[in-house]
Amino acid sequence: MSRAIAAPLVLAVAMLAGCTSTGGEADVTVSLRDDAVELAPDTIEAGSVTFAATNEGTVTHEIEVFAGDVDPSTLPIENNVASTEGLTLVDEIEDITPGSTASLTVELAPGTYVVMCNLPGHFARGMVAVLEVS
Ligand SMILES: [Cu+2]
Repeated sequence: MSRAIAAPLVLAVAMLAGCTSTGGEADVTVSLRDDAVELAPDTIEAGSVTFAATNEGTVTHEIEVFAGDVDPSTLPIENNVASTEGLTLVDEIEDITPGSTASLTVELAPGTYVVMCNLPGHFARGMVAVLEVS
């Protein structure tokens, strides 16, 4: 295989692995508020899913996408953050400043996913939502 063919392939794989660019088509719009995470929609078909997360709060937030059929209200809080034992991190975007939007594209298999901001104190204030993938 020539380099001319290989280079675009590498680029495509890097983009699939996740990006933090703005713009593009969002499959799930994520509203990050200081006391909530809202997903629209909160059910979606399996495959490549692009999240566009907008920080509508007053402080910096993050978005973490975990796989795992866990009721978030049962997650213990230790040292001010949620214990994510039993959950598998799919991908995340850190340091989303107020007013900014970051996007993330991941491959999701059918199942239940937990989307949260786990900066100290934020989960306990309600920054978590559940995404069902069918
Ligand atoms: Cu937060």
